Amino acid sequence: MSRSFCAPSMGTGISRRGFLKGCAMAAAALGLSDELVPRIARAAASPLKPPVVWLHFQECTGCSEALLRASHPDIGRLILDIISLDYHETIMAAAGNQAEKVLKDTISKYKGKFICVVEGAIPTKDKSIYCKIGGRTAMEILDEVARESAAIITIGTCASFGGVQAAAPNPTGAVGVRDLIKDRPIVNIPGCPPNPISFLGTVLNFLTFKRLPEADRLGRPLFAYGRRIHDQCERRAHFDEGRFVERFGDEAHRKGYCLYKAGCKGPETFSNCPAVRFNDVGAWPVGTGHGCIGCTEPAFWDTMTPFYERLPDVKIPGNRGIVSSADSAGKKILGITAAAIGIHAAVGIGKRVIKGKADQSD
Ligand code: FSX
Ligand code: SF4
Ligand code: F3S
Repeated sequence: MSRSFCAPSMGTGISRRGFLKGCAMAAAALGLSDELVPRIARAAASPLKPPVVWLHFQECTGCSEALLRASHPDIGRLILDIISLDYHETIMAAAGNQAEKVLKDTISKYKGKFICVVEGAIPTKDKSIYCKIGGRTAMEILDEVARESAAIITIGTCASFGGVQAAAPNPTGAVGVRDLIKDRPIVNIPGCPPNPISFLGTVLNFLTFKRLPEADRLGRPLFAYGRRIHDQCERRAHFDEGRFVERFGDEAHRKGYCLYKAGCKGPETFSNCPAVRFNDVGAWPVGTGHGCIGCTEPAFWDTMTPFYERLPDVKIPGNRGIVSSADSAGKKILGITAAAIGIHAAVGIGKRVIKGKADQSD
């Protein structure tokens, strides 16, 4: 017998099967055992849905699009069913003064209880005049809404770290939410756009355990951003054996070899893309033949570009843990342990981020 769960705010519906499937996918993404699925489902099905105010600033709306237009409709519907989406400029019916009133009423009615989701960067230059909604600047709106919220979830690299708007020379002084809001719990879900499963897992974690998930130093939940792309990649065996794509369309590309020499930034990028993938076709950038461009990392438009040039000096582990460079794989033994790849990548990204910041301040 089927039972449906409906979101009163948006009028969406989802079958019980789809509902449980979504909870099971989120539990798997969270790294939780199957035994916790009923507990997650109970929390998700609670009639007390957390009110959500979803703000939009400098962005392309790709984050909302990825979530709502996913070819895996259950995920988008499930998210809309477990929250009460009271304010979202792109999809709400209200407009103008009516929309402004909804925002004001929601934050005063649910003071200290609602989740604030932020999509897009916040311009700080020239008193934030480069993004205004209803006559108020992005900084004013964020400050007012964040102050009254229970917790903040940033969706996308723009809201997390500034994104493309913050790319050098960052003409509007764009920043991420954590640069401005210091006194609220904040979790970052970066990606340009991010995977809806990472957002869903974060919301379900909040509903089930009454707290935001454990995060890394960049505020990213460890369940989704705790591992390097390179360490989960299906092409990793080709990297380890020194088999590389030299040019898009060459024989090695057709055979599915490693994209490191074609610019893949997987060795310096942390995300669950290879494991969770996108939509129901199981696609992800590297799986379709394009290198990872590092879209979950801060300042990736500065530090990961040019996108088609390879990262310098990533070492390739060979037999018995001996490593060599991409050019000399199988020929020259450098006598460095396989662990060096992790150290190198960590140091490398640090240097590149610092360089990106220095370039911006020039
Ligand atoms: Fe930014 Fe979201 Fe990139 Fe776009 O709206 S993370 S530009 S894909 O989608 O904010
Ligand atoms: Fe995969 Fe890119 Fe690493 Fe190659 S360099 S194994 S394509 S993540
Ligand atoms: Fe982004 Fe790389 Fe994943 S480009 S979507 S972090 S594979």
